[in-house]
Amino acid sequence: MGKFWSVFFMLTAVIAVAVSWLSAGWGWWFPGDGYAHSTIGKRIDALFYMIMAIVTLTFIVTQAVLGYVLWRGATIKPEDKVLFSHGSHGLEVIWTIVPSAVLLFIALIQMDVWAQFRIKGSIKDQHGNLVKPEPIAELTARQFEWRIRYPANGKPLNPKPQPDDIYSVNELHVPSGRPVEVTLRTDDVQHAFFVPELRIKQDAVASLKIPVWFDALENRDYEMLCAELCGWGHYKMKAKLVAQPDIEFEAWKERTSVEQFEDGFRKPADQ
Ligand SMILES: [Cu+2]
Repeated sequence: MGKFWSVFFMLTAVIAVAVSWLSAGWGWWFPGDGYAHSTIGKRIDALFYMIMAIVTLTFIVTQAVLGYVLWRGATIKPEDKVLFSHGSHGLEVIWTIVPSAVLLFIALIQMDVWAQFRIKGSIKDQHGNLVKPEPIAELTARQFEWRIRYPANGKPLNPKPQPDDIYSVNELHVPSGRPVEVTLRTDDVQHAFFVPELRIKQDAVASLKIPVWFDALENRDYEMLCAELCGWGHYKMKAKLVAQPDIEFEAWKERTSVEQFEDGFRKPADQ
């Protein structure tokens, strides 16, 4: 019976590794089609895969040792001597130093990604050049929608609302292919701006204006969600991020501005 259990536990580990390995190929690990659509997202994914490799290796080694111990226990003969390792100074030193070294390595290697995510002076574009993201909109979360304020075409984003500002609800338009910045705020409770395919997530905290930057590398629509359970209508904060070429972004702003300031009296010839 002991042999059965040692093989059983070994098989469980082998199946776990095999399924994890295969499911990565099926695109189950990450939201969307399995890969990030932003520069920072690609770095985050690479970190994830690196940490996953370390964890997998650790898992395989510890499971193999466990399997060996189980097998030895199942096949031990009454005359065999038992080996006690409790209180072994050497083992204690090894399993303290090895995990510490691994954690220190991860802490150091992730610093650059963290800096790009949090420190404005460290933002790089997809070609690795340091860049300054362009502030394009103010994104205000409220129960239960996203309100977005853009400056008029050709004007910079003013921290205070301007008469010619352009507004949209639940649809954040951004130019694609270069880092842009949105100012995140909330009108009421805590919300969280989350675009899974870009790997961007940031809490919106009352009284704070938090800059968030990212680049959307493809021209397409992305899911934009609230990742904070913010009240009964939390589910309604499922919105859309539209990444489009500069020229289409500007054209969309122009169209929205015309619609927004339509007073109902203009004749078609005036437009
Ligand atoms: Cu919310």
